[in-house]
Amino acid sequence: MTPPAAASAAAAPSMPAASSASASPRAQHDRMANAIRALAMDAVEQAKSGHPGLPMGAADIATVLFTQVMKFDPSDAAWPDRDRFVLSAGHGSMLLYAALHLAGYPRMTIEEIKRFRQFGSLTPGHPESHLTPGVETTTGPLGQGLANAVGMAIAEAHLAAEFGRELVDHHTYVLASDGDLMEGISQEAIALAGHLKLGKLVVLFDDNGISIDGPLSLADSVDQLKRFEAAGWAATRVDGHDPDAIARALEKARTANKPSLIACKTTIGFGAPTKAGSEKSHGSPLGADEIKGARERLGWTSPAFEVPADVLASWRAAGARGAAHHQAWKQRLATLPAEKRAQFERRMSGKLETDKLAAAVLSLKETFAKTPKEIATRIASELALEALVPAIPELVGGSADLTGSNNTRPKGMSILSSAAYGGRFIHYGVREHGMASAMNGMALHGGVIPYSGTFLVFSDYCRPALRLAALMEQRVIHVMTHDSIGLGEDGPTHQPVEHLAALRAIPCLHVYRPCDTIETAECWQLAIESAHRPSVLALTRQNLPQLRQGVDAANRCAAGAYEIVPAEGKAAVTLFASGSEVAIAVAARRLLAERGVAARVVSVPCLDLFIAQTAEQRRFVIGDAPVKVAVEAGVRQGWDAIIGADGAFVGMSTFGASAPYQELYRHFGITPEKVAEAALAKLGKS
Ligand SMILES: Cc1ncc(C[n+]2csc(CCOP(=O)(O)OP(=O)(O)O)c2C)c(N)n1
Repeated sequence: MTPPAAASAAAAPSMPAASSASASPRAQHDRMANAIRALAMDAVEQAKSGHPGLPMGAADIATVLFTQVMKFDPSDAAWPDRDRFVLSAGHGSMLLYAALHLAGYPRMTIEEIKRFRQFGSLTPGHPESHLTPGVETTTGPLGQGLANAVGMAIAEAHLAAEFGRELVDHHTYVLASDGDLMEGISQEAIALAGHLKLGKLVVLFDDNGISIDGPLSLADSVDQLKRFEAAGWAATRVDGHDPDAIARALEKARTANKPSLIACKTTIGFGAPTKAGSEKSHGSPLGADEIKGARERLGWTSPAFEVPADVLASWRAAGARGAAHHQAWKQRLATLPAEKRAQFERRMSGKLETDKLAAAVLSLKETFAKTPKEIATRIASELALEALVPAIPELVGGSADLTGSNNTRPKGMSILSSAAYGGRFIHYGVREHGMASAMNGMALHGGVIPYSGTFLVFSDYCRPALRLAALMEQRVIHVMTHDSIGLGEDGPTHQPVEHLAALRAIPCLHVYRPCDTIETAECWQLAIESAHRPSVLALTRQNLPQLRQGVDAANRCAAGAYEIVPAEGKAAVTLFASGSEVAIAVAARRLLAERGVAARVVSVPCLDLFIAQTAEQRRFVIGDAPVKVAVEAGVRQGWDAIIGADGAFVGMSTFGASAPYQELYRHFGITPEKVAEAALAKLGKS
């Protein structure tokens, strides 16, 4: 066996010899890895943009992983018990596309590789899980993939505890770059993984010492092995161009009882004669001369986009290894008791037991109708969860160290820990970003519906993960309490003002802001039923009256907005409000009535859903009252879609303040009197 090529960041590495059909295992490996390198540099060249450096540098790692270690079946990219591979450094997307093509994923044809970065291809600039079979998560924003992988490993451990190792027994592998490890989210992710002792999580660190600005030493001097070890990981370093060393380290990592880091010393742009080991190979086409030189150094004689038959055959044979595992798994599944099997299949498909959900929500609404409650919507949410958690076994909850404030752990919900992965409530610690990103990984893994808790103001701390959940169309549910100045004394640092608008700006994300117990139950139902989008439930700290009376069989919140109190007679004014301000609007309606002005009140629990209604439905709800006033203890942005530029808005235009909440509402003018005044002013009656 050829000794491992010495990797050096400074110099172009020594190259393995070109091989023949009777090649040694090492030479065979080199040719297989060079196939990735060639496809990557050629695809980037053709696209005139992209990142050849990482795929060329990490080709040996990917080759060992895909051809010797990982369990997958290209004919069924969604096989539940496949190993997951997460390319956290999404800019190196050609590494993944090349591996998927070579391993035989049927849709990842050479034509798709040639269409790298072109509109409508399966090979976008950064991997997108909802587009490309075999891509487990959408990566590009550095650090996210690593944290997603932690969530995947949590889901694996949880489902294994629930359904048994004969059905759920796979690893999660991550390829992470310097950039991934510099991002703050990586600390949250590795700390959580270490704490939960996620032994089936393995991170391969592409330790090439180079980032965009140049050598890593410009900006970073962290000892990553020590950092991971301090977080409870096993950590080791190998030569990332030595396939045997990589394979040995992976073998050890696979059986560890804690997560493992394998720092693989690599040379970015491995093979490129002048650009290897330099940031010049990171993110732009190498150029014709450099590619020619790389071909010579790598001993790669095939033209662009051609893979020698023997190399492709070796890859395809490796890609076919998983089929037998898959078959054996199917047989194990088939021999399970029918009910367990059906549950597992249902859970993995993401289908709900809708009758159970509907029954739980209806019984909640009946209870609330019978004994109306003046409680905060965060408490109403806890009551909802008391019914929903037992009815929907796929719900896995949590909080970022605000369990008692977010009310996300209903009575009797057991804790998921390293000693009990079957628990259903995760203490994420003060790690909003890591939590939200891990939840994305859990949802992507399938079999669970993650929900969490934090304060609405800290949505800023996890916004990148919320955005990716929306982009990936994943069902994750964020309970975000303390949703306005109504939280009172904690003051402006904790009082969201722009957050509702900022969250509503994220496409595909639904922001719910229920006004009472019944709306809270309905919004929970809508969030759980939204199989392909994330939801935020913005809930109050302060008590609210129950405005909805009686039991509506239908979910009135589903339209996003509806008339909650009609006008007496022909309405001159419509008052629109969400959450805690609906009660203020209802009180304002009474004041207007005293002045002889008929007003109706429209509750808007989900502006996003309302805007998505047909124009006719919207016109019907908005109505034709000449004066429109919107009330929300946040900024105006977004509300003009209902009230128009001429409508009156009662809300916030500055930060809040620290004081009892009733005083704040008075100070900032969000009161029935001010709402009535705004309407009267528009009517010329002030
Ligand atoms: C959150 C985030 N910030 C910035 C970037 C832009 N970016 C892409 S790659 C990269 C760093 C490249 O260094 P490294 O991660 O070591 O990758 P390599 O150069 O080894 O390919 C940066 C800053 C990004 N993708 N995500």
